[in-house]
Amino acid sequence: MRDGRRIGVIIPALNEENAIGLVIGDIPAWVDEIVVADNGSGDATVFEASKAGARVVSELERGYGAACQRGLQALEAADVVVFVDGDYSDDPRQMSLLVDPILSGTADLVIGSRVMGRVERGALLPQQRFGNWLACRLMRYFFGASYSDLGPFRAIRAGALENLAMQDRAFGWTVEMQVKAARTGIATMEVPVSYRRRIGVSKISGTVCGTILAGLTILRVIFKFRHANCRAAA
Ligand SMILES: Nc1nc2c(ncn2[C@@H]2O[C@H](COP(=O)(O)OP(=O)(O)O)[C@@H](O)[C@H]2O)c(=O)[nH]1
Ligand SMILES: [Mg+2]
Repeated sequence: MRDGRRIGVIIPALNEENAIGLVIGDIPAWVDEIVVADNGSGDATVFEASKAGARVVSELERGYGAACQRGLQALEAADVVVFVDGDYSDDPRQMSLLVDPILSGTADLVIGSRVMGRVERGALLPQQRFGNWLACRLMRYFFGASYSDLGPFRAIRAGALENLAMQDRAFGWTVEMQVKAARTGIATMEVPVSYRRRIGVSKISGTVCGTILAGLTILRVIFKFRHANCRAAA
């Protein structure tokens, strides 16, 4: 509990056996529930996550969004939901920076911006920086939203998240949340967070295929909602 509210954390994870225990270990004691959404890891991720004290649920359909959705279904009762990756790039000890603006009523969605924070050398690859920059420019142009990053470390009021009716099953998850937040006008802010080089092997930005697929998915989501905007205006 923090400030009388229940805080739930969701960690989507795929083959993060060396990192997942560290992530869970650094989550503040005031968090009520930690759910690791395993996406069919072939290593000891499930064992390590359980050992570190998280509840583990499995999602057989591959995809970041699919895992996040599964994690959400598994949360028992949270007033605020926090998402954090399982590779130890984000620093879970900074979680209060994301949660507190929601508890004080300042924001409904708080994005941890790596671009505004301290990034360890090599932690954000050039293609990631470019992809983030482009996506944020497009979101500003189409939806008037001022974001600097699509950072995965973020917190949202549970009721607001429900209203967003999230759909994306893959890497469009983060951008979909931001686009929908901008379109529905929920109070959104960014706070600087630090970002380290991940432990283990990247499945997305570190591979050519992963980068192209994630980039296309992100653009598809932005243009899908832009199209919806045009239809509404017609
Ligand atoms: N559930 C799920 N998680 C994934 C998948 N691919 C990657 N992840 C997790 O999503 C997070 C981000 O992936 P990562 O490989 O670090 O991507 P990068 O940060 O862009 O290099 C990590 O916690 C991964 O374990 C997937 O298909 N399903
Ligand atoms: Mg990562």
